[in-house]
Amino acid sequence: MATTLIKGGTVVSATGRSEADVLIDGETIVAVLAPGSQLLGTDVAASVDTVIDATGRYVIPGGIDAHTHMQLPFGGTSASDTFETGTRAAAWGGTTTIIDFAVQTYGTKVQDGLARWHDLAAGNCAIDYGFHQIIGGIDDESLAFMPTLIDEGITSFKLFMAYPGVFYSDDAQVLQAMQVSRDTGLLTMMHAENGPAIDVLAKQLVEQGKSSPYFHGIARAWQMEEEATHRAIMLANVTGAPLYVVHVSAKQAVEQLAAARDKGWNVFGETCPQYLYLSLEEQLGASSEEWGDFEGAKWVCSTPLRSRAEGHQDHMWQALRTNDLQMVSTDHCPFCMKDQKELGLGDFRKIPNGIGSIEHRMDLMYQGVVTGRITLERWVELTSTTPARMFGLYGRKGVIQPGADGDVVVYDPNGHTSIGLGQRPDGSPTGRSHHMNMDYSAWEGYEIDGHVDTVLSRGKVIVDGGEYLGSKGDGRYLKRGLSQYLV
Ligand code: DUC
Ligand code: ZN
Ligand code: ZN
Ligand code: ZN
Repeated sequence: MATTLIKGGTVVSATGRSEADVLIDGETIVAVLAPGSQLLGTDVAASVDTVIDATGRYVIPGGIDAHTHMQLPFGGTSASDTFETGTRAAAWGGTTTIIDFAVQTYGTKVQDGLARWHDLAAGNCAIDYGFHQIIGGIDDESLAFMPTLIDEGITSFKLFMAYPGVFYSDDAQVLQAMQVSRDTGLLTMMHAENGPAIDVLAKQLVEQGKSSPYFHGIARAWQMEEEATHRAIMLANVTGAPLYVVHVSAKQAVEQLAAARDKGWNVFGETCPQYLYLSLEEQLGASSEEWGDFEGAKWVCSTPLRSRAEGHQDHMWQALRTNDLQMVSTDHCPFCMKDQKELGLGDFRKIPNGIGSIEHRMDLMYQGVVTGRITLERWVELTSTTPARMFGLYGRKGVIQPGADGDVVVYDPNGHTSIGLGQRPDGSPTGRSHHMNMDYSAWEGYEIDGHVDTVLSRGKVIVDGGEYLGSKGDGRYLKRGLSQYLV
């Protein structure tokens, strides 16, 4: 088995940082050593196959993006990244594990949706992957099947209080699924927005001629998120189920989570880079020669972008510091403008919902370190260690320690990353790069004071110095254990 020493860097964990060398044997980290150590009388650097010089750089556990949607069927089309293109883009950005959502839609069987997701992913991923299960049709059959998910290594399921007719569960269905969650330890993940009310508001807006992308965010007002978050928390509490609220964007929803956590309830939440950086005002102001005000479709996602004037973005950063929110995932759900987002020209309800960010999460969150929003250790905790603990991967993933998989990122704090597409619409180069299968970037023009230099996945160097060295099929399916956040 090949041996690798990552030498001279600063190893950063969720709890601290130290100068150390990381020794990997084959796929596994075998030692974290004092700089320049000898091991059993031998100079380690002289006896390994490969030495990676990490001088002046941070050495961190590979990123874990616990919320992605490769090929998600939505609004008559499917998310544009396949498992191949999406995991490759993840690797470029320092993410070495994803947890994607296997999908059961209304009227189909859970096990068929899961089997389909295994087919889509197997042999195609550049990095390791696990699944959550979307339950889009709660009935006696799916309720009976849910406990068996644990044997498949799927220890969390997602319900939707939004999207009637597609993924939606009503309160009676949510309650019954949460009873299974309580009984089994499966973690309930919730898309908390009041879908039926949103659909009425959205219809009324379109009928009034308010059909441009901006009105997506008006229909999906923060009250819709706060109310559903509160309802989800209460249903979880009455059943005794653990609850994890996905893609939190409204400060009032965070206040609901914080209040429940203050009572000691098993309630958790994630936010996403788009809710930390982007705003409804910028979406309203967006316009281009090519798309006019339909340009705003680039940022249509659910939950929607929130008003900066109302202070939601600052509140999300604050909640990450106070641990009212525990993690940052992307909700990576990319669609191209051409043929996909443009399905909603003239009616925002038909714009496929989603933003692609899988490649940029580590960089965008590192920018929070640069600007003094979070510490270096919190960066690692939010993007890798907590996702591993929350979703039953810790030990193998989320930490640099003997026995862990050799998933390691060498991050250069003095490097620079220009985010965006490689070329302008007229074909002229911008000097930017982007590997997601999208014809635009929601992050066009973002400049990051940091750079992913080298990425190892189970000991194999898959990105190095601007070169991609991985291949599809390198990534393996991860059977996950129960969440380590449950008491
Ligand atoms: N939100 C999105 O933006 N896309 C996919 C599904 C979701 O809940
Ligand atoms: Zn969702
Ligand atoms: Zn999602
Ligand atoms: Zn660099």
